[in-house]
Amino acid sequence: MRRVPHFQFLSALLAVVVLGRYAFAADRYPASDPPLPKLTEPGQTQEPSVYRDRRTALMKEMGEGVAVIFAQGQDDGDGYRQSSDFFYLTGVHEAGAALVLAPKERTYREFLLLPARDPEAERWTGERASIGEALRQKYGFAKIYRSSSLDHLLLGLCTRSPVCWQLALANRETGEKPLDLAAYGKISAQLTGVAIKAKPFAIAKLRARHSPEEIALIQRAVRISEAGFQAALPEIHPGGFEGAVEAEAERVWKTAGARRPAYASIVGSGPNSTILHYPRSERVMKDGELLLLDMAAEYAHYAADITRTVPVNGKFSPEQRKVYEIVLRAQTEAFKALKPGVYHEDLEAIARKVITDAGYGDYFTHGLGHFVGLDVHDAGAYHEPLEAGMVITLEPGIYLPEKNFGIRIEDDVLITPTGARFLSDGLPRDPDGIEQWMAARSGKKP
Ligand SMILES: [Mn+2]
Repeated sequence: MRRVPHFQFLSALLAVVVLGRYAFAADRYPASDPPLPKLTEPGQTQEPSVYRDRRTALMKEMGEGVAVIFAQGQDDGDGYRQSSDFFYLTGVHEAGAALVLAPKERTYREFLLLPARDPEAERWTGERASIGEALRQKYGFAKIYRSSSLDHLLLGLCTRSPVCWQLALANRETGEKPLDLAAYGKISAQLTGVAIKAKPFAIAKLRARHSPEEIALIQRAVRISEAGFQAALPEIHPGGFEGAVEAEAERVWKTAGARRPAYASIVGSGPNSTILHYPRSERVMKDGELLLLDMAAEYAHYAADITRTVPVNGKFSPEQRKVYEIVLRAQTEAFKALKPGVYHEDLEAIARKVITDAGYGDYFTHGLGHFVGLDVHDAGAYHEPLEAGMVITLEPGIYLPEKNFGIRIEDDVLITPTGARFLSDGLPRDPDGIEQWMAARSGKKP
C-alpha cells in the first residue's frame, strides 16, 4: 500500500527535475537575443565564406600591391589563442601561419601559408593536416603554401604591383619591429622602387563594424558572462574567499561553451577593490566591504567585459551608496548621449563631468571605455565618430583607497541606428537592484 504513493512521489520528483532542466535550458538566454550564426566545431569558426568576404573588403581598401598579415597568437592556460586580425580574416587557428593578399592579381589574390609539418612536435600537440583539397575546402583558400615560400611569393607579387601595405598598428608595448615590415624590408633589398604605405586603421575599422552575426556572438559572450556572475553570487559573504567567487564564474562559463575568460578575472574586496587590475583573488572578504567583480567570458573568440560592485554583506553603507549612485549617474548620462556620430572623447567628457561635479574628479583614474569584439580591448579608430554596429564599454569608476573601497560599473553597449542598447542588461545596475540581487542569493552564509 505504501509503495504506490512512494513511487508516485519519486516519479513526480523526477518529472520536476527533468522538466526543470529543460526549462532552464530553454530560458537560459532571452528569446529576444539574436540567433547565433552556424559555428563549425572544433574551433568555433564561422563558414569560410564569412572570412573570404572580409578579405575581399580589405583588398578593396588596398586597391593594389601586396599585404602580409601574420598569425601572432599566444599560448595561454587554455591553449593557443589566435591573434585577432589574423583570425578575423581567415578563421584559421594555426600558429605560425601567414595571409598574403594581392588585389591586382588576375586569378589568385589570396594565399594562406602554413608552417611545415613536424611529426615529432605533432606527437606532443596534435596532428596537423597535409595540404590538399580537404584543407583548401576547410579554410576556403584556393592557394595554400608552406611558410618557406613566403619571400618568393611576396617578391613575385610585388614585382607586378610594387606597393607593400602596413595594415595594422605596430604593437607599441613590445616595441619590436613588426613582422610585416621585416618581410617588406627583404623585398626592398631585392627590388628597387617598392613603396611601403600604411593604412594602420584598415583592419581595425573593418573589425569595429560588427555584422549581425558578430553581434549575436558578442551577445552570447555577455549572456554566458552574466550566468557566471549569477552562479558566483552565493560565494560572496563575510568570511568568503575571493578565489571561490572567481572559480565559480569561470566554471559556469566553460560549462556554457566559453573557451576561456576574456581577460584575467578581477575579483577584489575591500582595499583590493581600489586596485584597477587586482590580479590575485586571494583575500578573505570582510563584513562592510565592497567586492568589485570585473570578469567576463570569451565565446567563439568574441569577448564580453562586465563589472559589478556589490556589498559583501548584501547592504551598502550610506557612504558607499552615495558614491555608487555618482558612478551610476556618470554611466547613465554617457549612455543617454550615445548614438552614431558621437566620439569616444565626448562620452568621456560627459561621464567625467558628473564625477568631477560631485567632487571625485581625481578618483576616476582611467578612461570611460573601449571597443569590444574579438579582443576585450578591441581594435578600432578611437579618433573617429562611432557608428551603428559598434560595441563599446561604459565603465566609470571612483576609487577611494583611504576609504577602503572602489566602485566600477561596466557594461557592454551596442550602438544602434538611433541610439544605443545595453547588451549586458541581464544583471542589476542600480543600488536597490544590487541589494535585492544579493538578498536573493542562495546558499553559503557565514
Ligand atoms: Mn573594460
